Amino acid sequence: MPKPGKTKFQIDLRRHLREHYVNENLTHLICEIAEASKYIIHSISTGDLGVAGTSNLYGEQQLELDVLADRIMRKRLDHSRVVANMMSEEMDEIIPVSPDCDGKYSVAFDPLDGSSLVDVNLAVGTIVSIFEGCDLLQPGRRQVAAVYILYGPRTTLVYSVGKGVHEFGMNMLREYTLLQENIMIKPQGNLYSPGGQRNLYTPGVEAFVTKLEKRGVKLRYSGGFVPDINQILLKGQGIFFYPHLQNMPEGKLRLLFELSPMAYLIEQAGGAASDGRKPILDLLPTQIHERSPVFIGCKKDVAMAEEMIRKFENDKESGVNKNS
Ligand code: AFP
Repeated sequence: MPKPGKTKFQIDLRRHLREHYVNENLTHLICEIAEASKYIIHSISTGDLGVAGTSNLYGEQQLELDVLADRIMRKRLDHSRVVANMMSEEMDEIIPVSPDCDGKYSVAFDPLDGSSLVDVNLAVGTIVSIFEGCDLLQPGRRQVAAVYILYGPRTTLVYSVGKGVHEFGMNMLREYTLLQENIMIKPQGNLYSPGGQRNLYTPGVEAFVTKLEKRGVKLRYSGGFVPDINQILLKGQGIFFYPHLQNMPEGKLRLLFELSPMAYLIEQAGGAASDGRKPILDLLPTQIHERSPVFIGCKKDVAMAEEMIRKFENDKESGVNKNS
């Protein structure tokens, strides 16, 4: 709880990190990420929505905003003095910043996830995954922090350093002040966010969705991973999934930049995140741009997805992570 004499709304991000005894370098890093988001918001509201004329490793056309947001975040991290290596979803390879690993962090980030939604004025976000030292190719369970910033009707920042999940809102002065602490998710929910084409679902996933629909669960899907996960966190219930599809056994979402940080936050909030067979946080990425199927949210709903996949599919169909 906030200290006496201070209402929680006056506690800014740096104070909150200090009050949770987060070490100075990690506090500085998370605050630098928050600072970068202020320039990203500016680029969203004023930037050119055009195409940058370049494409990322996935062959996806990069929008001006993708490139701009990536540049803003990289510059901030580069000058932070606490980053050893960094990796962006928009780049092809790891960017070394400092050969010295001690007291430093390695950062994987998606600078503007869902950027294609900006030109239809839907919410988008920045997702950041933080490891201690120089190695980024580690299971997500070894993260020391995860952060996302949601650029929606309000700009909010959610972080965890393994001591609960906390939400901050950006005020008129562009400072992040505490909105709520220790967010928790119920064991079962009444909303679902189904990614991918339904006609390409495998038998286990189809059976899972049918069970949800028979329970009267409501469909809520924006096409943006950050707002869709944020909805589950703040409503305290729900499940998002972008499953293995008949034509995409690995699913669509990226393990390092999207799934590991969100799985860290959701598990910290008492939820679960699975690739359909095992926890996302236990997957060992073998290459930077690895994708994975994902079922993330209320524990019981994630368990039900795994049960349906076990019952109706074998490993071949379920896109099980070959390296796990
Ligand atoms: P982009 O960052 O390429 O726009 O993709 C966003 C995303 O990875 C994630 O934010 C959404 O959950 C997912 O794609 C939506 O995918 P569909 O458009 O296939 O539903």
